[in-house]
Amino acid sequence: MLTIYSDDHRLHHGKGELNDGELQPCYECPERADQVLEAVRRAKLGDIVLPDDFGLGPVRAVHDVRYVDFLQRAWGLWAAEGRSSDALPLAWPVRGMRQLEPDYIDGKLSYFSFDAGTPITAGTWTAVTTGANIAVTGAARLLAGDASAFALSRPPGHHAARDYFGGYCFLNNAAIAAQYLRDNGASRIAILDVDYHHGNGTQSIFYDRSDVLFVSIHADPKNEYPFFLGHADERGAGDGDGYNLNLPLPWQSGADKWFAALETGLTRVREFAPDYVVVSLGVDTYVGDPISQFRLESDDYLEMGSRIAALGMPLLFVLEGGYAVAEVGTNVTNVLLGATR
Ligand code: 6XA
Ligand code: ZN
Repeated sequence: MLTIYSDDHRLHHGKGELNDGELQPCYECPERADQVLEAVRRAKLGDIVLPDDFGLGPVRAVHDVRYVDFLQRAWGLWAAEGRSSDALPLAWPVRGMRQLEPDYIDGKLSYFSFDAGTPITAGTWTAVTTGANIAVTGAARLLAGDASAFALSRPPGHHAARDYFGGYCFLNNAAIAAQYLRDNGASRIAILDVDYHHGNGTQSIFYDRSDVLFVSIHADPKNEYPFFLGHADERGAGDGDGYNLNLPLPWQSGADKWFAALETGLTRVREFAPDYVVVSLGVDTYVGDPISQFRLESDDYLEMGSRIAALGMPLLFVLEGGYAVAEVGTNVTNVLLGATR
């Protein structure tokens, strides 16, 4: 399996996120990708190549033009106020407030976000646009006939919606890849999101469409981030009715419950018969993950990969979460090895 990777991810390195009532070091850090890259090399998964540059076309096919413009300018506007710390939002337009984009950068940060855990730094724009190119390069390889590819990028993407960032995510790499496949000849795409957290951004982007099926296995949002999307009764709207499948699980779920949910999800994917499957590959379902409450073991990821590959469909794996830095490489690579055996 080909891996697409660039060192540009290092340019996004936040100092802190608001967690447990304190500004704490970011869990989403460059060492995560370093560990995954090293594990891919160790496992001899296949060639590792740089992404091609697709420009902003594929990004704008998914994200709002004003949001993309904001992301590009945000650090410059923040730094122009004499700040050198990370840019973080502090207030949100909740029920009853006006949804108007403010002029001042502090207001813009809030308008285009949904949490205070996702800092923008000097290199964030370069890192996230390279991340999108990595995902699109993987999609292009599937279109060229590869059976599978691995987009090794960070920061992750599945919480980013059409016009807001959050959950460590800015551009929705999996959604951008899926849309690129659609725009280049594919009729139907399934996105299978196995990250511990619900992919609220991906769901919202495709919620009213029947050409992109979204299936997600995640911790129940009644107790877990992102809290405000990811319930089982969210099944899609309009043309998309029936094309969104959420499989929330309780805290402390282990392999039994998780793989039962996977079978339900895979059955729906088979029935949909997509041309391509994009896997939002987060391994924060791991028992040792510092911010999560599921109980998968490293060997379970081999099984995950082989069950997904049993679909017999072209697979694009896109890296999402996973914060047990010492094990993240093994766990991700186990999925990919399981998918190629
Ligand atoms: C809130 C938790 C962010 C979760 C990020 C993640 N600080 N999403 O791993 O998949
Ligand atoms: Zn996650």
